[in-house]
Amino acid sequence: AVVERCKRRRPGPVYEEDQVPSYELPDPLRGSDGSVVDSPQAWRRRRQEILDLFRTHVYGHRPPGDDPRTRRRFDVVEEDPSAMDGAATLRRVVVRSERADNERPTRTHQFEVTVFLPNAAADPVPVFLLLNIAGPENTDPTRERTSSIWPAEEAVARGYGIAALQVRDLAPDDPARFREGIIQLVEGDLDERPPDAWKALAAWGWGASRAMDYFETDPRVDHTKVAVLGHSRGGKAALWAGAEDERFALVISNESGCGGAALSRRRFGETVAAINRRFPHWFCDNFRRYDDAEHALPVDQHMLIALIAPRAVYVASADEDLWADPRGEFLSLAHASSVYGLWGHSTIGPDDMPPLDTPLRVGPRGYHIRSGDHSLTEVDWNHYMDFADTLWR
Ligand code: GTR
Repeated sequence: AVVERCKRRRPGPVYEEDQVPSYELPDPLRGSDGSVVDSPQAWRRRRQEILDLFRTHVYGHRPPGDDPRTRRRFDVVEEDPSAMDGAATLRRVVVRSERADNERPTRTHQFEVTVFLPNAAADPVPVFLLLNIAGPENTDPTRERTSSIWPAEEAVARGYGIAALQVRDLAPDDPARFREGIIQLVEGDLDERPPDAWKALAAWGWGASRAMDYFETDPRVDHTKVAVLGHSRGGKAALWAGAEDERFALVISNESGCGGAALSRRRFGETVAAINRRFPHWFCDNFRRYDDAEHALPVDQHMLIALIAPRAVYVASADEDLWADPRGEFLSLAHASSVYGLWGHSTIGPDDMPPLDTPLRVGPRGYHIRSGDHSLTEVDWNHYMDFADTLWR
């Protein structure tokens, strides 16, 4: 009875379209000084402004990858040219960072990137990089265990390279321990962190950029065709990685929901307050200011999609995954259209949401809503690879 009474006091999540509050989205093309962006050149300045707003209010500021106080090395700790019965070359690459500040003991950090490259390819190949949020068994380099989350054999058969990192190696997915990775390497044991300091999502995306640093050194990888991809919390990190690092040619969000592709102002399913309460280690502290005050955000998530423009982006939803707000995920893509329009790409309108299991492709943008629940499946991957085929082949 006590539980019942507590429950009733806090209104439950919104799962009905007619309960979505009315809202007005910030215009990605209108600068803070009132100027209107009308060209790709003018967008550069507005883009920087939006990026800084997301850093300050949502994801926090991450450090540059080339800080002179940090030495970085890529060590190929295993190379198997006859992996997958000869179809692929396996490379396990350890990204090692060593930080030497004056007066402080040297700190080290390392994480692994697993890469399979198709042996049949004569030219450098495009690569899909998964930010793996689940256990490392999903991306098993021995291939004793396989998973639909990372269909390495299928990717290789289609001529793609496929790679993965474990997000927990960059920042444990734990409010008490998230600093025990790359954040500690950079900051040491700072007690007071500023309210716009980076946390786990930004740290995971930072790792994607270091994987990209490696791809740039691997002659068998076409680093101009790297897709960064994640599911759910990994999808949030992938979108932010693609915003922070313009070297990613394609960004794929699988059911990333609140703080990912879904518009915050809709308050459908998971809200800003709900996500900050359960996951205080994902976004910077400033994001809490918008708990139950989404209207005050200087950005919304359509502007995160816009930061990827004019590069390729694919957003995917699942119809039973209401917590992630499928329609809100689609609308972010649609409302980024004005920015894609600067390069002459057609508009995706709010009414263009495609039927179930029918991918939509408009220029460099893709979307599907799969029937089923919150997961990353073979069906999703097939749509991503089909989309990449149309972009790159
Ligand atoms: C949920 C969380 C979502 C999403 C999901 C996941 O509990 O509320 O934002 O990130 O976890 O990562 O599977």
